[in-house]
Amino acid sequence: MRIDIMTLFPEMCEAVLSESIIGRARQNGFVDIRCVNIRDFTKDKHNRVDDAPYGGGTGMLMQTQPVYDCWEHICAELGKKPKLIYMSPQGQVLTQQKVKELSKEENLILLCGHYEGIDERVIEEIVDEEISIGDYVLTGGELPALVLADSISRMLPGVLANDEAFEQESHYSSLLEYPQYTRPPEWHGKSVPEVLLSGHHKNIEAWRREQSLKRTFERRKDLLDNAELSKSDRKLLDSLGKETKKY
Ligand code: 4GX
Repeated sequence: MRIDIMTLFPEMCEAVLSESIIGRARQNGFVDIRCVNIRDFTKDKHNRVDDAPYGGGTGMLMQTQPVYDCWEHICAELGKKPKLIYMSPQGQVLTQQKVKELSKEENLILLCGHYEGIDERVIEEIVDEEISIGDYVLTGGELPALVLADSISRMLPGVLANDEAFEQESHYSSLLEYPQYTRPPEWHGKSVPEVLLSGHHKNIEAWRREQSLKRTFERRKDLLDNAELSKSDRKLLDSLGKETKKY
């Protein structure tokens, strides 16, 4: 898969995408992510890419010309017009379901807005979908684009080791993770739960499932609506509280 990120801060994106798992995945050719500088396409003699909004008001807007020309350049290079996603608080809030769906595309373009956003006309002309990473306000679309690129990349074959890939199933099944421990067995007077040292795999599995269910029940009841629950899961949830019949 190839992802082109249209941004005014390509170095910021490049820095994040060069490290850790995504950095390794890019080097090994499992994902191709390019950071394209919108400012390279300005025709303004002072390299400006923003201007004041018509009608007045605070802040500046990104202008149509550099954004559009940048997009045309990417599409010409690819010989096609991939789905273009604009990172914006006005978009649908990102979910793992959406991540999974987008990871099936051969190409994607992510557009990062800055200032007060982008002239609506170019959005109408090139944007296929607007996505928000959550109901809070950031200073630009770069962090959202990086969040999206990261979450998509880890779904691609080869990006994660096989056992890590298995774990990604966990958010589909909509339960929170169980707590985990490593050496030493005792720290600050706290012991690792006995069952994890027992070597009894059936019991360990049951304990972890129970912890996942408890945590989800206590912290994110909303997730239980979409969870796949067995008879014994429901029995455990029943014993946890009043909301019994709901799940
Ligand atoms: N999830 N931001 C985009 C510029 C902007 C301003 C107004 C459209 C309209 C965000 C988020 C987010 C801040 C990125 C404002 N764009 N993006 N930027 N939350 O807060 O995606």
